Amino acid sequence: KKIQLIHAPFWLGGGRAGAELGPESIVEAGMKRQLKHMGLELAEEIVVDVPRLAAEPATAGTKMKYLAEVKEMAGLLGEQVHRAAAGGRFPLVLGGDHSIAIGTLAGLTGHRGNLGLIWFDAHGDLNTEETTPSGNIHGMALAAAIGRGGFTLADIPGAGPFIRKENVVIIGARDLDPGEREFIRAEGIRCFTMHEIDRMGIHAVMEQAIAIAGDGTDGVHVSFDLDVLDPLEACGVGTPVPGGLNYREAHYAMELLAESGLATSLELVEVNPLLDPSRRTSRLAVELAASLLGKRIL
Ligand code: DIR
Ligand code: MN
Ligand code: MN
Ligand code: MN
Repeated sequence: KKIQLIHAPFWLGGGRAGAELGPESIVEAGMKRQLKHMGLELAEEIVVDVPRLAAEPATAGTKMKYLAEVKEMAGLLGEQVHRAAAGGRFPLVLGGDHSIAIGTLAGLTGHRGNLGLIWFDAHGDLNTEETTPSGNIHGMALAAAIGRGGFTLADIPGAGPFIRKENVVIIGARDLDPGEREFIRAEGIRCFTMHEIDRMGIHAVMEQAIAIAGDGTDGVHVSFDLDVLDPLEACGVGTPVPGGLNYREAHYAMELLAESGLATSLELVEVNPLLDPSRRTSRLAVELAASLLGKRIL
């Protein structure tokens, strides 16, 4: 398959500058070299011209910060992702804070009507304007994707149907806000927290996750927030939370996804090189993408 690298250098959804440097940092860490080395074909890389500056976080009448900029970003990114998917290429989107998932998913759902979604994250990203403790839209991206709250995928031109919550899986959560916890319980969202990973092991968790996301769907998007990893492995993220996936658990999860052949797109988000002068987090992003795209040890 041909890989379409798409840069989404956007930070306004996380409210912390530096995430816009993620895509470049990941490429500098060797993403293209690695993929070519694996024999994968690369389409010409696309840099989406997303808003990079905003004087005021406030859009009148909402608690959601930089809402206008997020909408603009999502429309532009969605267009590129849709075009890549429709052209038969594998979209590999580099963030950027996690709000870029709204753009990625607008594009993907515009092409596929019945997408499954695996969301690796320390957080739930299921807040709404009512439940958000921060106003940061990166904490609302999954909610938007499934149609929860006042701002959703439906507000992005070109987006298709919402992701069905029956085909959504969260993996690695350990920092959920009260409104998210309530929603997950009430709606029966499948959420494998770190507690479940400790109990069941990453192998069993991934088997179930693959079954849920793949059940009757016509594609599966993997949205990978690097903060799902333990900060000891990946310190270059905006909102680190102790007690995350270790190096091999993360790779093994990607390797099982590769074996399943299920993933039709991937995004790597929340890499902030300003917080990681060693660039270790960017290198990890490269390695994890390689594992998901079929790199094997033997
Ligand atoms: C928090 C942080 N739950 C919020 N979310 C993050 O602001 O809504 N998601 N960092 O990745
Ligand atoms: Mn996230
Ligand atoms: Mn189409
Ligand atoms: Mn997160």
